[in-house]
Amino acid sequence: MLSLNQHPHRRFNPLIGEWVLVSPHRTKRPWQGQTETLIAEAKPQYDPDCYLCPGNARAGGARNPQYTSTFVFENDFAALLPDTPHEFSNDNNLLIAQGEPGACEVICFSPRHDLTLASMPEEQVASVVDVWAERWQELGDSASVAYVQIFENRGAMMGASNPHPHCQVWATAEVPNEPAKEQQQLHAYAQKHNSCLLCDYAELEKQRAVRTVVENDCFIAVAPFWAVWPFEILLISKAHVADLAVVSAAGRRELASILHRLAGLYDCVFDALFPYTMGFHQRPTDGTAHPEWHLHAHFYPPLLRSATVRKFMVGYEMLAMPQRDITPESAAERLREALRNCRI
Ligand code: H2U
Ligand code: ZN
Repeated sequence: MLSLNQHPHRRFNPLIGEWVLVSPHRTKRPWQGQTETLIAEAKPQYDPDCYLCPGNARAGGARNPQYTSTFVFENDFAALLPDTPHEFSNDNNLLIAQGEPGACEVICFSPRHDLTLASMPEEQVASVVDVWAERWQELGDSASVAYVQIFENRGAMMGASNPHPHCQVWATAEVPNEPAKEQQQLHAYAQKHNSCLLCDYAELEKQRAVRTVVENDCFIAVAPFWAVWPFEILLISKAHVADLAVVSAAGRRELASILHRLAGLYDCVFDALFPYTMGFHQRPTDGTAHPEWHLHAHFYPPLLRSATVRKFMVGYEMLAMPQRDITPESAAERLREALRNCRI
């Protein structure tokens, strides 16, 4: 009989409709490759050389105000520009392209250079949640914006250009690949089951109590059954809401609280400032109602084999499919253990 703890198997990710290969027997193989040493470096509260600290000049020449809470600005090196023609180009049905108008913003979480979502007081994380909701709404309200992606790259390993606590917001005229796959899957599930995929999944994980890491009244964080990254977390709203803007004030406080705990938990498990890419998936802002959409966030840490062993997705994963050795069940157990042992 198939044992998901022992036998190599595939797991289906219903949220994007793709499979991941899981090899739970394989964690014991030797490793002589690159290892990462994660060191939490002491940082000053203010860094005169930081592009994001209050009062400092940015790389693009503008100067930051003496902000005291959050601070939003248009990315000086924006990947997307608003006055781009939203036009198709098609050469023989093979060389197909489309102009992608859009906008990019940067949100500083705090004037303090040395803080993170884990070390900021919870009320300040709540202010960040409010700004996320506000920016999502305002950018999404534009008729030319079909989707708004909020994401945080934390740690140099993840490509974050600066340790100052910040995130980015990209607004596009088209729905990008990942949310488009989710959109399709959420819609198909709703049609087939007359129910919501993530409502049902959150409820199922609550019953199973194996992969749940932490929960509160409004949100549940799980190591998803179909995780590709070890210690990957899926944070799901318990209420069937489609975006941050409709989350109640109480819900936003709960979100701030669980984000604060999750970020702290990662740092605690790995005893250092743990790198990750985190982001929210919210309904497309393409002018149509999306009753099937369900607000959630993904945390993707880049360490593939253990806390300190980094491995890129190469070989089989590049050519065939993602493959995982550490199971979400064992990752969740380790995260829960850290939650009990760390003061978060
Ligand atoms: P990341 O750390 O995730 O790369 O985000 C930082 C963003 O800040 C990055 O997109 C922008 C970069 O273009 N930036 C400015 O807009 N102005 C600056 O002076 C420095 C960085
Ligand atoms: Zn700074």
